[in-house]
Amino acid sequence: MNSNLKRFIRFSPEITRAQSIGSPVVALESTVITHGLPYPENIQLAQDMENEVRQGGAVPATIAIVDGIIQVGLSIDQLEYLASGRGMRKASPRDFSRMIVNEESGGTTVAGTLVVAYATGIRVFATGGIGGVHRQPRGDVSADLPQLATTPVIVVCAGAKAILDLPATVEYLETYGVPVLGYQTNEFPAFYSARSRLPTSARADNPQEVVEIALTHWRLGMLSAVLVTAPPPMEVALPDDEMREAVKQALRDAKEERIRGQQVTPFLLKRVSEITGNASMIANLGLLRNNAGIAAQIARSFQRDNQISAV
Ligand code: PSU
Ligand code: MN
Repeated sequence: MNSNLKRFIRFSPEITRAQSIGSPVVALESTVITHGLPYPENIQLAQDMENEVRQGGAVPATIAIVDGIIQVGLSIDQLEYLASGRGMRKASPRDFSRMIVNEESGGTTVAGTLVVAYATGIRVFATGGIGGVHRQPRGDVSADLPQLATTPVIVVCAGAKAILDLPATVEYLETYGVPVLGYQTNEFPAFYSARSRLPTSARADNPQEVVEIALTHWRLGMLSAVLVTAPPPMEVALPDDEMREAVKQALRDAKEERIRGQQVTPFLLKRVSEITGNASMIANLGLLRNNAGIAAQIARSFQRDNQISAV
């Protein structure tokens, strides 16, 4: 890791040990804790995701910024602070410097987590849904997309959030050369539901296939992430039409209330959850856990292959 960055990062004892003995590690984001879910569902979810990773045979590294220090692996006290504390920031790459200088705390987005994961040698990352091109306000594009285009990490997600312009998001990924692997599916999942009618760029049916494609992508000199899109588990997925109506209503409300900037995504997720009577939140929790489990298997497979030849 470059020594400039080292000054700003602190590892939990568990991650230090995991990395020194070469255990597989899975990065987890934390905006879902600070901005994606209410308390106490958020802390419960954070622990559930960590448990899924452990049960899958890997070590979870939840990443966040605590009092101006980038933390890789969080103690239970730090998790509790992020989940229940006030004034938590949403940390995308542009926010890191001011948060470090001002000693602020907050959850790292997919974009922010990607930066830290790659810099610290973690090559597998699980999240719920990536950010993307918004339907409104026009021109609102998540920092997740350019970061995915430039950071060689395997990102396991359930597609992009259905509140987004999914066709435009998939086009962006194509333009910037990000492989989108449908995990046991040919269709790009729509976060709350399995179907978007949009194609993925390839399909992978098991962890080994994901790792083989990712390693080949990087051996060819490509620098982007490899996105693995797993449909939400059937038991928690929402019916298409219910979800579509809820998203439409939430978008109308956001327009009326002139929601802008970093507030757009948290506002829409919260409104959809209110409109669906929590069904969307249950879907969100189910798919986050599912993705953590898949990422753990991929990390184990990656660790095995990567010992033979590093990229
Ligand atoms: N997925 C969720 N809840 C969330 C997010 C994703 O289920 O809160 C977060 C992720 O951290 C993602 C961010 O990176 O929302 C995107 O925000 P924006 O659109 O402002 O870039
Ligand atoms: Mn935005």
